[in-house]
Amino acid sequence: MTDNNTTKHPLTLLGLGDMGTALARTWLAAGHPLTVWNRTAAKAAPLAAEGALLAADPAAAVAANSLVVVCLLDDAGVGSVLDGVDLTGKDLVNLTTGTPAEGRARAAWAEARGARFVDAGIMATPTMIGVPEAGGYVFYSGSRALFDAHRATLEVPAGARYVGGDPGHAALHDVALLSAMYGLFAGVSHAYALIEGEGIAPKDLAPLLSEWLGAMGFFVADAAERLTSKDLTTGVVSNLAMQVAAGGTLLRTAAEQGVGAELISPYLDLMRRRLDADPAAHGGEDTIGAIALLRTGPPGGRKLP
Ligand code: FVH
Repeated sequence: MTDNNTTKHPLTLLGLGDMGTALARTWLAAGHPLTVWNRTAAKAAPLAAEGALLAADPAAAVAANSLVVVCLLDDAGVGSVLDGVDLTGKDLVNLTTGTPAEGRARAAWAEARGARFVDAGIMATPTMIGVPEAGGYVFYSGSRALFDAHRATLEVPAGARYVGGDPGHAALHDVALLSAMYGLFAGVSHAYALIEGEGIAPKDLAPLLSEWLGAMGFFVADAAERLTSKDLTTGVVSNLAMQVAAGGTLLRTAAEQGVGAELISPYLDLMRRRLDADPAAHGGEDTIGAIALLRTGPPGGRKLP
């Protein structure tokens, strides 16, 4: 069945945690017939008053509709909930956070059971679901046919961004963005720790931090350009040799302030290792060259000089 502008497509949702409940409420509010199931039945009961049909078990929930959405804590939960359930002819959308390998394995698992499959990575918190102005969205990858057929329904809770046929790529995009976010959180946490006890109010530092991080945002596109062209040196303003020297000042300041450097030292160490490997070759580079040292698996993935 294909979504269109006049039909509210019925669907099943397995998993009514914080995220699943937010999704359910949004689909119900938009008028989609919704069948739900949750391991802890008490979480499903309030949704009945909002129009949801409560299924007695996962098999009954899956049997109710061709479009089946799962939003559980982890991939192991998906396996245990759907194990033994007939998925023949179903369109399975997995909104459970997982790794790329888990997404690919789950796709093969679903397809072997006769289902079409897309994996997803949610770039939103539950409070952003059903609130378009909050800017949340979901990465999808896997069956293009499934995504196209159900795009309108999937876009009800949050924007939908399809990132290709590889079912691991939604998770990869999700984790790439979240990993960058934690780098940001780490740096901001270190900055607040440095000023603690100095009579500088965090609220006074906050706008300066925001402004500086915004100004440094150019790094995202600049690094992408260098990784694409493999040109690590043309137009570099703040080169690796200078940054390694400055890193020493950052570490000494942390020590002076009585602040542990564990949130910033891994990146500073990486830059130093890149420089020490060949100061003449790497000293004039942009810092993005240091990612050549990150790959810990079999060699061959990184092609930077
Ligand atoms: N909440 C958030 O901010 C983030 C935003 C980005 C995406 N994540 C991911 O979304 C998935 C669901 O997260 P959630 O917020 O709904 O998580 P919980 O509130 O902890 O609910 C977990 C649900 O999973 C059920 N469950 C867990 N293990 C099993 C199992 N073995 N068998 C059956 N169900 C299982 C749990 O059931 P119950 O405890 O209520 O019985 C909840 O329905 C997740 O991947 C996030 O990473 C959320």
